[in-house]
Amino acid sequence: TKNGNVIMEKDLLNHDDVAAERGMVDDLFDETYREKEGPKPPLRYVWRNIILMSLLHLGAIIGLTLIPSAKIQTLAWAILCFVLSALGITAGSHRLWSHRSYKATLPLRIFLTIANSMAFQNDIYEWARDHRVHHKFSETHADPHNAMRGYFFSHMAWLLVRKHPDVIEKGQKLDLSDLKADKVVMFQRRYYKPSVVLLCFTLPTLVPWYFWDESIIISFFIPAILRYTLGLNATWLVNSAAHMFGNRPYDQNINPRENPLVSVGALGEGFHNYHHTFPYDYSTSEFGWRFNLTTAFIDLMCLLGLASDRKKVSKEVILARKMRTGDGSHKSG
Ligand code: ST9
Ligand code: ZN
Ligand code: ZN
Repeated sequence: TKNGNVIMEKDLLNHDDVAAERGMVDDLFDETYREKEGPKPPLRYVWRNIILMSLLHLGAIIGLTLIPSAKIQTLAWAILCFVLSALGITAGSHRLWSHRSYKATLPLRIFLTIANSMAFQNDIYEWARDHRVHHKFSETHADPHNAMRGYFFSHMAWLLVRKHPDVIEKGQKLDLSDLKADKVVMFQRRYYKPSVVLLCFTLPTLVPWYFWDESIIISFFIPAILRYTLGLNATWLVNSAAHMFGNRPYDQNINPRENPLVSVGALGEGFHNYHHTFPYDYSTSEFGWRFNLTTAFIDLMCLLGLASDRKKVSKEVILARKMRTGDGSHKSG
């Protein structure tokens, strides 16, 4: 332990040590897994989702056209809602609950859960369950947003069809006991729908209307609908663009890539070659706060005593890994 951080060197540790440190290992890529042969099961469309997602994106376009008529406070509020809800995903369901890459006290977990409901990306339990299979069986049929099925599937279409049976079969074998033991996570799962109605749609709409007399139409279409849609697409770009465009300085044998543009929109989550190589690193990147508001946020929480035990991969291990499996791009960059 250095500076209160836990240094993880997976190359030097075995699974039991990682499990003892984080209470789980099921986000590590399973090299032994081979996909079943045979015909693909047919696509089963979920028309309710197709219709709702289409309406949501139409609503976002309406929101865009209303921007010139909005008050400046309303736009600032929309940005605040974007950042808060994004942190509920990045610092919350992703780095804390899916990967256990740091520890959070009860008040911080409550805050992140509220922010997470504002982001409306399924409850934390479901998000983390899908995300652990995404890492463990990455780019196979057991990966819910398998990028081998194309850009559009990995971006949003995976939410418009029934899951591949391998996702559910493999997902059922994951160790999710840490999530089941977290009362805050289970409370959110129980009251998920009302929490989303309140935090993702009602609160963002009422604040501008009540506090600075914004029109209710603008209050609904910009801080609620447009902000929500942008948050979804910023997240989905990690699954689509960051699995296709960018360098692979850490492991050229996997598809996830370093995509700084995606990182800007996703508050630091676009360094995806690094992240799939070292999923337990709390920063999801080698470079600290660079394009990485989430890391700055977690560091601030540690400073305030609300978080601890940040897992960080050491520079030596990163360099050794680059030399062993990287594409050589780190030398030019
Ligand atoms: C959304 C999520 O957008 C986005 C997640 C993106 C992840 C990104 C990762 C990238 C890295 C981090 C980047 C962060 C960047 C943030 C930037 C922010 C600016 N294991 O699902 P069901 C079982 S959500 C084990 O209905 P269907 C289970 O028993 C958007 N078991 O399957 C389950 O029942 P239960 C809003 C599993 O019927 C049962 O099967 N939400 C697993 O095939 C049925 O599950 C929507 O649009 C598993 N993995 O339906 C809703 N999975 O849950 C979309 C399932 O009770 N979802 N089981 O235990 C749906 O409507 C449906 O899930 C479906 C599939 C139609 C897609
Ligand atoms: Zn990924
Ligand atoms: Zn991850």
